[in-house]
Amino acid sequence: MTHHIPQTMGQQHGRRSWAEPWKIKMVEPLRMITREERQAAAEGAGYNTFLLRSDDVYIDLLTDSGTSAMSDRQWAGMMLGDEAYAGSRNFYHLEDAIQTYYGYRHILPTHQGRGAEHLISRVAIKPGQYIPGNMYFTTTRLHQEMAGGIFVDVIIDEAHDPESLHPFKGNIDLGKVEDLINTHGAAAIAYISLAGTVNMAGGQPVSMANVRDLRALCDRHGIKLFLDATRMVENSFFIQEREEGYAGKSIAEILREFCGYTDGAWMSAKKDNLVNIGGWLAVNDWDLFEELRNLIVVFEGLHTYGGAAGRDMEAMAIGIVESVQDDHARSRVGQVRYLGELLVEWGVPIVQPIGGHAIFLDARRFYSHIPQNQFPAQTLAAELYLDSGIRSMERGIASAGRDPHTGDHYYPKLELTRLTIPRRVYTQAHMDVTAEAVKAVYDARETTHGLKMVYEPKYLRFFQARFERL
Ligand code: P71
Repeated sequence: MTHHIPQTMGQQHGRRSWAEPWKIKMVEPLRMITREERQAAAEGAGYNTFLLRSDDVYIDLLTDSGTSAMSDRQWAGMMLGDEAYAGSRNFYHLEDAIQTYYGYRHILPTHQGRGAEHLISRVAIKPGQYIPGNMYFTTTRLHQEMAGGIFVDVIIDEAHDPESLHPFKGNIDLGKVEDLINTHGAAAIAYISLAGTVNMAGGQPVSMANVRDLRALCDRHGIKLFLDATRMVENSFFIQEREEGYAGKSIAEILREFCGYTDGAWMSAKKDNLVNIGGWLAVNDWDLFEELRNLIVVFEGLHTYGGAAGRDMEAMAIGIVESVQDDHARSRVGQVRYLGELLVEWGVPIVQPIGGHAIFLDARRFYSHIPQNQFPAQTLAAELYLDSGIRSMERGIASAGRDPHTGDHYYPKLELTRLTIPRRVYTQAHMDVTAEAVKAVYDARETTHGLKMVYEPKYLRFFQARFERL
């Protein structure tokens, strides 16, 4: 693949700018409510940002999942939906886009990422097997556990240290994988679960060298390597920027090379692929594909639509092509960085280096007087909402859940509040408003108290848990 890499004006002139490679054609009004109304809304939501109505939110940084703005091309593609039950034209466009840019042979559309996680976990895990991975993700680990697997975190130690400046904090520690193999034997490993720009670590990338070494390790032991490709485009941007030998390669080339070291991938297309709903599963091995293709009709839908409408598959196919453009990736990460650099300048503790899709406030350092079982990151999310109507997401002890064997809370090292930036949605001025709100909450930190959990659901408790102020 030879690509002409378009240089932004900033790159052409050696200036700092990273301006968006698009202009705005349609706008959606935002709603602002008063402090009193926000107080009532927060109480009504049990201080859980997942339970707020979006009408009560001013700037919504809950997630970058399904919240991106589609392009005029994608919207035009929606009108070309072929809603045939079987063999939709749009499926073949999607298949072609995934084969071209991710390089996998066989693909299945799913309703979203966890649909794909469910299928691969059921087929590739035997009860009692281990799944080493570079830090857990909530839905990924839950599906692995529900299939009878045991997730083992094998990310490098630096990933658990919000102050470590390691350039590839998403890397797997090969020594930890070897230890696991030595203790239990290769047959006890279902597969290695590798994620691009590790979400819970702060959007931290994996290097090409690491995936190459992992491939060699897997070949030595006959173990499969599967990729969570959800934010792999953003990971490719960091490789281009930081890894020796990749500065002259396009995002598309880097993505394709990286995926080429893996045996398959699951995808939440709601992130990198720039759609509001959708996902896919892709593998190279035919026998594995046959099993997955059979199972998908039970849980998602026929194998040429999974859980998606024809129009959604078309938007995904177009979104994939748009997402791998170098100027897109650069401005996407550039906007996240703009917000992060402001906060660093103002002395607010955040996870560094700044990641790909979000700024992660380090609630442990932010509220050093609030113990972890009083939910510092949840508290910070509530305070940000009360200050300015900004919605963020807890990624700490509430998200970590409980150990299924002991029933005790998991106490994760990272206690973070995530300000997640949707793609192509907010402006630099919105980032300024956000930074000012964080600063105000930081300045008031010493008089802030923690929370107690008063309602706790069994699965993925953070979604529906309720809290009261202490
Ligand atoms: C995010 C989400 C959406 C989410 C999921 C669970 C709790 C809160 C928010 C979803 C991911 C993801 C990775 C790396 C798989 C999924 C599941 N992330 N892998 O970050 O980040 O995909 O949501 O399409 O089912 O807000 P899905």
